[in-house]
Amino acid sequence: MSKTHRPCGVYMAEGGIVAAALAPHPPHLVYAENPEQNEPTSEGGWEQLRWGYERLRNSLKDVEYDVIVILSPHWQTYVGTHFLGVEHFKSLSVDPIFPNLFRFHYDMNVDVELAKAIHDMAKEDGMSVKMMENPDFRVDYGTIVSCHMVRPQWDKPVVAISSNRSRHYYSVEVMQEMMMQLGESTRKAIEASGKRALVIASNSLSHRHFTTETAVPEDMSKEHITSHAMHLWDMRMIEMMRSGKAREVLDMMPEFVEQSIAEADGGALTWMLSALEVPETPAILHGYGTIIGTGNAIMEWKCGEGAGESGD
Ligand code: 2X7
Ligand code: FE2
Repeated sequence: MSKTHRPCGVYMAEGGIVAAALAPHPPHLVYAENPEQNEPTSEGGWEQLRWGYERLRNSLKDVEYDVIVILSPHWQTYVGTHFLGVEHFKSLSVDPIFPNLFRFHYDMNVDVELAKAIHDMAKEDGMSVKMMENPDFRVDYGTIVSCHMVRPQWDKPVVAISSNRSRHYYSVEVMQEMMMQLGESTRKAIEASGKRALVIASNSLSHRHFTTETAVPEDMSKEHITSHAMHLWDMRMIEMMRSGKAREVLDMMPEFVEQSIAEADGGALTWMLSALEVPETPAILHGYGTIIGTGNAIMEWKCGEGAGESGD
């Protein structure tokens, strides 16, 4: 690791953030994988991204972690940030837009102890927060898809955090201020817990998408980015992350969200970069690809030993 790189997070033997990932959640990826939990079956598709997830999983193979902590833009809350607060969820998740692709039977354990610790820390830090304790709550597909693609064994408990829609009530600037605080509270609580966490931002980059679907959804001859401008935005953001310029990513966020309708508007990316203390560590790009025209990058930040190693 170069001496000029400040590694992400503070890795402590007792616990802390051991790695982080940008892990997008289009349900097409699960559909294309044909896991037994999903009812529809496919002929594949979106291989560039699925091979990217494979590289991420390989890269995480030797990283030991106790828990996955994830923020998904598809669990939208309008009064504060919420945390799943029930030990176990088992149900059927159907994508509201793509029920033809995603009918997934999930069975997920939650680390309620850590969820409550992050909740309490954020509250102490002045944030509006709530534990979600309804046992019949349906877990959002963003959380499910990212968790499945990162860890298909489903053998790690999850801390799932909602996306407070502060960008819609206020502005990207207010969203960022709140997510910077939530990231800090998340990091402090993880470190105090003594647990080792993999932190995941579940979102696409540019998010302009086609409004019609082809007869065969996995027909890759029809898949491409919606416009050249979207491509340029995605490449610009990826290059900044690959060169350890997380601060610039945050500075660029209002323009990026505005112009590319980026799914980072939900706060996941800002929250994760803040949890990593705005890393100067270059992120590893495992894959990039489009899904119904949206831009998706799979990226990893290694913490502690191995931080700054290139996977390219
Ligand atoms: O949630 C999504 C997404 N973010 C991007 C593309 C396609 C579907 O779902
Ligand atoms: Fe999405």
